[in-house]
Amino acid sequence: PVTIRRSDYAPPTFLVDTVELDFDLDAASTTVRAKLALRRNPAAAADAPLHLDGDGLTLVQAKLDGVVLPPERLAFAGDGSLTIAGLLDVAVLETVVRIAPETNTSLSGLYTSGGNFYTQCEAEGFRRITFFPDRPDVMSRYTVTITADRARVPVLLSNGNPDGAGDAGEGRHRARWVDPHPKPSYLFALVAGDLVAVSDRFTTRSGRDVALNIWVRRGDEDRCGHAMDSLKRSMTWDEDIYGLEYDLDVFNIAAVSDFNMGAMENKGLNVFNTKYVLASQESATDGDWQGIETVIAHEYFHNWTGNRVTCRDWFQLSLKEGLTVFRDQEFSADMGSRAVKRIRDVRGLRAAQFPEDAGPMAHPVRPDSYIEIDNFYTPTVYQKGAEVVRLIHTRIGATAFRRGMDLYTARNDNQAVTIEDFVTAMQDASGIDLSAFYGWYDQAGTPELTASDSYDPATRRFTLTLRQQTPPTPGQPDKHPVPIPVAMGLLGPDGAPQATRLAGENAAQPGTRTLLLEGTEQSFVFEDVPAPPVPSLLRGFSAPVRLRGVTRDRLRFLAVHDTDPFVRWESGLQYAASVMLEMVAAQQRGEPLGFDAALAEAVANTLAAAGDDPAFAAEALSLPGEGFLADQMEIADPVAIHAVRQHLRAEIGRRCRPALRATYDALAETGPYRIDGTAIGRRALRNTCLAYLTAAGDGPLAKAQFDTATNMTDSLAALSLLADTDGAARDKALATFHARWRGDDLVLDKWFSIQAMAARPDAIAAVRALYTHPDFDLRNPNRARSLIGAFASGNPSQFHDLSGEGYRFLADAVIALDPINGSIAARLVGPLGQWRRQAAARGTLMRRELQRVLDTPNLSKGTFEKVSKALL
Ligand code: HT7
Ligand code: ZN
Repeated sequence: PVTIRRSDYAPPTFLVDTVELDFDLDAASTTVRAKLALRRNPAAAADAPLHLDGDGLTLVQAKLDGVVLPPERLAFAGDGSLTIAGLLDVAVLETVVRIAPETNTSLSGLYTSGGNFYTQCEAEGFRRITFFPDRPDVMSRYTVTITADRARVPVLLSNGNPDGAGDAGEGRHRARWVDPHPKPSYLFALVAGDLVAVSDRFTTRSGRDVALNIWVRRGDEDRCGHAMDSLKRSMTWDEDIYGLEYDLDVFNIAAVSDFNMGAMENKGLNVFNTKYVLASQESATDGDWQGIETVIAHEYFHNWTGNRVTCRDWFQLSLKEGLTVFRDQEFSADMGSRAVKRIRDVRGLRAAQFPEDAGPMAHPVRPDSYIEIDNFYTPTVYQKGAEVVRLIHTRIGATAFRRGMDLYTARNDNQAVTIEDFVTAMQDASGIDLSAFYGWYDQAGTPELTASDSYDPATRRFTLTLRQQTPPTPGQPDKHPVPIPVAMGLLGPDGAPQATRLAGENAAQPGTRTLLLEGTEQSFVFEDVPAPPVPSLLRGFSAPVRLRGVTRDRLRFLAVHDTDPFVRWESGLQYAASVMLEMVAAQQRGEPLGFDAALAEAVANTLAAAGDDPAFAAEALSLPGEGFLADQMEIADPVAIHAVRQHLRAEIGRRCRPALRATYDALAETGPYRIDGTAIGRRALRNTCLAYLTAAGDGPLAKAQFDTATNMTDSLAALSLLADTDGAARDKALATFHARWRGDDLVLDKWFSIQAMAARPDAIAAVRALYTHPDFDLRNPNRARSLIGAFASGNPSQFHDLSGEGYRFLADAVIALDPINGSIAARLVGPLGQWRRQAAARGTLMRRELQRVLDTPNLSKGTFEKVSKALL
């Protein structure tokens, strides 16, 4: 496989001003006619040939300027692409190709799902539909005509605005769509089939009347309300916060159950995984409701950050993804609790991105090279990319950031640009030199920030010293310092917040201030500090770093006193993590685990104050996850970590039982089901209490909750606790759940996941049995993830069982899946790549399985890249 390098970028030889596409849809053999108006790119050599990407296409005919091209003019390459030399500067190319949507299991290009037709073109799927310069810097205006059987395929959708429909004879019909906005091929979409719409309208600030439609399979109409509300809220928010309006007469969303990712922002025709559209009280958890709001917003926000202003090449992916994640995070923060949203986002970043940055696939937010671009839709590009945008926001302030966004969209509208264009707009709007921030885009690895301080009572000076260091990552042995904004404050010995005055400043500032660490080490001197203070650092997680050097005493103090909710939560978490890591060491030595009474005290205090903000309390009560703890250890010990966490949960449950039970009872659902922040927070807190009580031996409580639950959040919380237990209640609950939900794929996914994540000694056997269950389908990405992904990523103590059977299962599944859907196989293989963080006995077994995957003939490029890099 070929490595593509960022430094090799060359502009396209030809631009395509307009594209006319004509689809004659048939599941077994679809004919695609394309007419491309070509123009030689002034930026390319005068005699350069036309390069057209193609993948798996059967060419029926190619005409240049009305003349059929003979075979000798067509130079096909091994990857399916086509080169044609000898073109004039302006030319019209017409091609006819055949494709077979029903045998397309990769879900890239045109494929069928449940008898309907869908496309997925990002990143390189358009070349599976027609010959085209399939790269984001070729932007064209599209006109699309679709013809299909009227009875079987009554709905025909594409990008842009509808432009007529009619009869095509012989039981077929036709529809035409015109997209007035130039777009790259990755934003092309076609959806056709037997679908029904849930419709609404939205009037933009400048008065455009937009028809909103969510297209689903018959029977799902009553589960689209939340998605539609989220869409309207997103449209309003983008107008209010960024002044960005929608720009077509129609906004269509189509939901499909076979989909590789969460959703896709195709211009005017978003395609969504059903998981991020469909929700009802009975079938969706609170997490599902929140996921829908986030993903709907994310795809909608792409209309400006991604579609109107797109990426020059795929190395710039974070230009649209990091920025759009930042925008969706801010939207969700505005819709609910900002503090809780930030805590959850940071949890997510540390669960997925930090380990990635410390593993074999570590790469910069703007990667330098790739073999398969699908492998770079990563937490680093998305979540760390969003953190880098947030760093810039913090550095220049909200007002300048908004001016920068205005400048960015105005300057680059309808263009394919680079990360430089974004940073330059922010720099020009703020007048602040941001050149050092490129370090965040181009350097992989998580910086470690160490804080130390001293207080001089004689001068009343407090000196805070910050130091940064980034560990090496593959291909980047030497790291440079990056600018780190550290939002902070000082607390007095009584816990009261203090105003701060840095040496050289005239007046003290109240509240939070932001220090900027620019070099490797820097000291900040605070004047007029009456007594030794406790610094509160990295408020709101102002930079994606690992903060070191805060003592346990200070963590306890900050967890109680700090004004910043993020630091209060973080300090509690880090305190618990530090205690738990010590317990892990004790467990490894075979010593008794003991118990730190401060943890029970913290739980009691949190429960006592929980009424003020139940959602925050639920976060504060959640112990550090097993993955988080493993990530703190040089060599992880998943089995010991699991034992310690279980022990601690049971111990806290026993010691705090009355308070936990009182909170659990007080939060019982009484009124009608609601999904606002307060109701969600109450359920989260109640289920956190249930988990502790169950760990302490109160088994019947989970059973009772399962039996009486009236919503999916409570039902699933109870079922997942029961799934960890032994006995008849467990089996009965799982059977009841399956019988009740076997017709609902999204809920059945949860049934698979819960069992895959049950930390029981028979987990691997259970997972293997589920793999052959009649409801398991390897071809459906949601189902594959719900079993294979949930086990390998969500059940560390069993996946890492010393028998190596967990690894063997994952490798078997990846080998079976790769020829069906290489993209999903490459994603699922990830956990095996973390072998360096495991003890030698496990590492050897993991490497053996990686090698077995690598030795498989005809491996996809994506899986090859993941596995070969993991073995380096
Ligand atoms: N921009 C979208 C990415 C995406 C994708 C990428 C590779 C293969 C399949 C895919 N489906 C969607 C989603 C987003 O970030 O908004
Ligand atoms: Zn996106």
